[in-house]
Amino acid sequence: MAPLNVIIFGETGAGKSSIVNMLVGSEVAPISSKAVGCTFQSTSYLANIGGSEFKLHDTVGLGESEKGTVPAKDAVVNLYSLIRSLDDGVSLLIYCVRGPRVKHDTVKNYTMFYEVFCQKQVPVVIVVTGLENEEPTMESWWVENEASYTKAGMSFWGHACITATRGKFDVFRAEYKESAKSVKQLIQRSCRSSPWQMERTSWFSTVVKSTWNKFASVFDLPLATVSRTLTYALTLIGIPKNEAEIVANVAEVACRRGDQVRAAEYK
Ligand SMILES: Nc1nc2c(ncn2[C@@H]2O[C@H](COP(=O)(O)OP(=O)(O)OP(=O)(O)O)[C@@H](O)[C@H]2O)c(=O)[nH]1
Ligand SMILES: [Mg+2]
Repeated sequence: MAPLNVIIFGETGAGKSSIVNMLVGSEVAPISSKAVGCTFQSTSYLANIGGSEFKLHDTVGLGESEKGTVPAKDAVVNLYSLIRSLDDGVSLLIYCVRGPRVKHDTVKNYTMFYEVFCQKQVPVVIVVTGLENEEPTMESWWVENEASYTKAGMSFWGHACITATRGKFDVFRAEYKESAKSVKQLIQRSCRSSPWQMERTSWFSTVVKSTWNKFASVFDLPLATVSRTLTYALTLIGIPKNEAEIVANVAEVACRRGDQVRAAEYK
């Protein structure tokens, strides 16, 4: 059986690559200590968890931290290309956030990955890092903070409260070991065994049509630009330009019509 694809997303510095290393069991993913550039690239790593093979996709999220920004346009193209390129489908989304402080500026990442691109068809779980000093247990963080995520419109199929670092001189060794165990269990519990696959022919127009208001607001781009960007994304992955343009135009026209209908309803 092909390895199940797991996509890890979240803002810069949240601990995505550290989680990959924790799951693989060695330092395969470079850990960043400084700002990322303007590229949106994902790298994949194989991990064996409980005897099953998983392919972990370490992504760079929409840049929303003070450290660096990834242009929305690049983020759209790259995420689209990633999901589209996964011939075996997607089984799980892991949303990685850095605790202990709650930040909701990453709600855009959640919306883009879970709602817009995966059409809520792939389970999404949250892994909160940075909890090595949490008292009485790392898990108690979730009890106190779950409600604030629900309030911000983010819900999850499961969670893990962890530290993704061993700390200086291995001080968090025990917490790290416990963390690895809980993330592995979370993955095993939550993964779709029959992966979700992007419906290649209709996905583009379905997504743009059904969610274009959200789409435009997530990307801070006008519809025409979103449509042009996705046309470009389609050509990048080998769809002939004229075909890509037709798909994009059809979707855009449908969106505009849908918008007029909605506007009329509100009158
Ligand atoms: N204290 C603490 N530090 C952590 C934890 N997880 C990661 N770090 C540190 O935070 C920094 C960023 O971690 P990364 O794993 O590179 O974060 P990332 O999400 O991959 O960042 P980008 O690749 O830039 O998107 C590194 O210096 C890590 O050692 C954690 O649980 N606790
Ligand atoms: Mg990283």
